[in-house]
Amino acid sequence: MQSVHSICLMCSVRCPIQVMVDNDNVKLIEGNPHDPGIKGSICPKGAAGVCLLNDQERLKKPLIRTGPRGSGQWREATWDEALDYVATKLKEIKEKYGAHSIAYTERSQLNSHISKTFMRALGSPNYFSHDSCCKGSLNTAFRSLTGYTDSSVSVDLAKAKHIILFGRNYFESIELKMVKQLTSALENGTKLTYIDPRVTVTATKADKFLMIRPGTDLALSYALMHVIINEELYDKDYVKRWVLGFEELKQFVGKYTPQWAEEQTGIPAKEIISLARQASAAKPAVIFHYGYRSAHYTNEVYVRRALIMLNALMGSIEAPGGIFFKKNAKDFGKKPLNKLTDQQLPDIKVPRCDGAGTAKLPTPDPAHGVVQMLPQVILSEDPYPVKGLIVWRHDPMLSIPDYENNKRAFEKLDLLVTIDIQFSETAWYSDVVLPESIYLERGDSIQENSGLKPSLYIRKPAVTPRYDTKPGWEIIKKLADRLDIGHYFPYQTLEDLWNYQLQGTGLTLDDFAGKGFVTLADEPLYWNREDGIQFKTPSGKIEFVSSLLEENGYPSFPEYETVQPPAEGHFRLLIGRSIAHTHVSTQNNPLLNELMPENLLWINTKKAEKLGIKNGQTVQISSSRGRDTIKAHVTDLIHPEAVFMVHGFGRRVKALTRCYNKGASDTLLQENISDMIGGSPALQHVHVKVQAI
Ligand SMILES: Nc1nc2c(c(=O)[nH]1)N[C@H]1C(S)=C(S)[C@@H](COP(=O)(O)OP(=O)(O)OC[C@H]3O[C@@H](n4cnc5c(=O)[nH]c(N)nc54)[C@H](O)[C@@H]3O)O[C@H]1N2
Ligand SMILES: Nc1nc2c(c(=O)[nH]1)N[C@H]1C(S)=C(S)[C@@H](COP(=O)(O)OP(=O)(O)OC[C@H]3O[C@@H](n4cnc5c(=O)[nH]c(N)nc54)[C@H](O)[C@@H]3O)O[C@H]1N2
Ligand code: SF4
Ligand SMILES: [Mo]
Repeated sequence: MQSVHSICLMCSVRCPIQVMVDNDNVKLIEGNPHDPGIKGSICPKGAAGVCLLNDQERLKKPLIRTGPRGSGQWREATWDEALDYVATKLKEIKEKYGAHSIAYTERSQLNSHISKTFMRALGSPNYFSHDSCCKGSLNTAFRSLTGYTDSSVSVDLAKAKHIILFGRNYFESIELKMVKQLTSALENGTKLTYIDPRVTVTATKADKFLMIRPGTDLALSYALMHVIINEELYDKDYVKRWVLGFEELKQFVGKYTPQWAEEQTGIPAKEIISLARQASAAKPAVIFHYGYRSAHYTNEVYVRRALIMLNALMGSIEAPGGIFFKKNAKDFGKKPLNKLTDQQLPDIKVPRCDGAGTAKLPTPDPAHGVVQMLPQVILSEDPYPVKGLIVWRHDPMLSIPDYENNKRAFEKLDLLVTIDIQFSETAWYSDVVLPESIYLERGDSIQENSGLKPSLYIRKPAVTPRYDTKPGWEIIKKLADRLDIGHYFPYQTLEDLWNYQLQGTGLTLDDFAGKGFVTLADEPLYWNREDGIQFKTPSGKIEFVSSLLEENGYPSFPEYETVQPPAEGHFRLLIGRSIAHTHVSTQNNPLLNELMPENLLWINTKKAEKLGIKNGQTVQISSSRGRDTIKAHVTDLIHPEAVFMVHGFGRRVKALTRCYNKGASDTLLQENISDMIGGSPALQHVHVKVQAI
């Protein structure tokens, strides 16, 4: 038995793993025992990677569509044939409409520097990532307050004395390293307050659970700020040194009393006062967690801003046990990895088709784009036609709300190409499907892991590919060669790519042998809270009054708008993750499918009784966008205004036989409505009707 150190890709958290290999077969996947954060542990999805390898329902060969879109009629092709076909079509689109009529979307990944280079070299501004649909509004909130994106920030759970989670469901929507930190913090006496309209697994581990009316977190945050400022519970020195706009906030929250918030949120005023006092007693080692998925409501950017501002009031930004800025190689005087995007690339003058970074959508991050705008852009051809779409490791058909609308849009494309490992819903509607080797069969670009102690990790192939598949970095390179932009990709092999990245860093591939990673620092680095925090805002401070927002005509503190309860027989549709599945990736995995074969609709006991719905009964769920059926899970553990389902089910692709038609699809029911300031879709804006059938 041989052990290979690599990086998991059963979800995008990228835990370091140790793959046990015998005779070119994977016997076991464990956490990398050398990694100080993971210490050998693995989650159920990570362990289930074993049965992805030999899965007969994976994509096995390049495919070219022969029947109507979505009919499942394909012919197998050689790689040369499939890539020639794609290149010819791309050239045609470029000639007829211009390069900007080609868009590209992916789940942000280790090879994103390759994707971005491909688009720049091609001459199109329309590179998208999934980011807006996950945490775009959090990104904008952080930039508006600190000048940094959310991906430059993390939380020091291990040293915190009190952690307050607003629906950050750590124990089901997991990041393994953070779960380990949180578990040990709780064992050491850290207080946990959990706020959700639903009793999650994380709620069961909390010292205090507060069931909040869905969509009212901003009211709660305003009232917490009110108490903290009124009772002078904030860190005065820190606020004086680092905060711009404290007096304006003080004025603003004056009217948002705990009594007022009780009416909005359903959380008793005395609980709000007590939370503000308890949190302040722990400062600065206190975390008001700013959340992970931040694609819930149309006021999302302000919810996230309020949560980050609470941390600033606690003085916990850049304090041990608080929020910290991730440090990278440069902060330790070392050269970072080279990226293909460091090259001199063509300048692109045409604006993005979604309007990100232009007067249309000035505040969302143009580096990621606002991918949920794509269907509308394709359908309306405004500001210009988008005719070609390349999709890599992303399923926009299911990950952008309003499935039927997405389908209509994708049907209008001249070319849809998907690089995936299995039939995603987008692949099913594509013209060409290019099968990627799975993470156990391939290597990828080296990972730069920033943090208090930055490090580098490497994904290495553990076994040889089972089918006629290729790694994505090779697919893009081969496509680039056919489009005469191959010279921007100066590698032939995986080793070439790694060596390109490592050039000038003083490190070699040998440094990764043994453990699978390289640590770039011995001690954690915090900036000095008195004078050393390097905020990147124009003022160099935490901008409560935000130049990013105000300069674009948006208020820094919007008045609270009351959330109206749904009509009789209707509910707000909440969504989330389960420990057993990754978004839309794992529902067909034999092991994980057995663990959780379908999703259920959580509905409050009293409401269910009124509608004549019994536990386990199949119900119809409908919205303005579509309808589906699902089994009811009748429970006291959810707020009566809401129903809840796990995302990723209700699949329509027949080729995935294990998950085909099991449970219901949230995407089918959701409206494509966004927080236009933050950039995220309001995935939980929709009200649904639930009926016994
Ligand atoms: N309706 C709705 N939309 C949502 C959400 C929701 O809850 N509901 N959640 C949002 C959030 S938080 C996120 S992060 C996004 C996630 O959105 P996506 O990124 O679309 O979802 P994933 O399930 O991570 O993966 C997408 C595709 O990657 C493929 N894949 C997995 N491994 C590989 C690989 O090694 N190579 C290749 N080429 N493909 C691979 C999978 O088969 C799958 O088809 O969705 C967002 N959109
Ligand atoms: N097992 C597993 N783990 C994952 C992932 C996965 O697919 N599977 N994906 C990863 C990714 S990309 C992401 S973005 C994260 C998501 O991590 P989280 O953001 O923690 O998780 P979600 O499951 O999207 O939503 C969490 C909770 O929000 C609650 N909620 C809904 N509405 C409200 C509200 O109005 N107020 C409050 N306070 N709570 C509300 C829901 O009931 C749900 O329990 O998980 C990551 N970890
Ligand atoms: S959380 Fe689980 S599935 Fe995700 S990377 Fe880590 S081990 Fe893999
Ligand atoms: Mo996400």
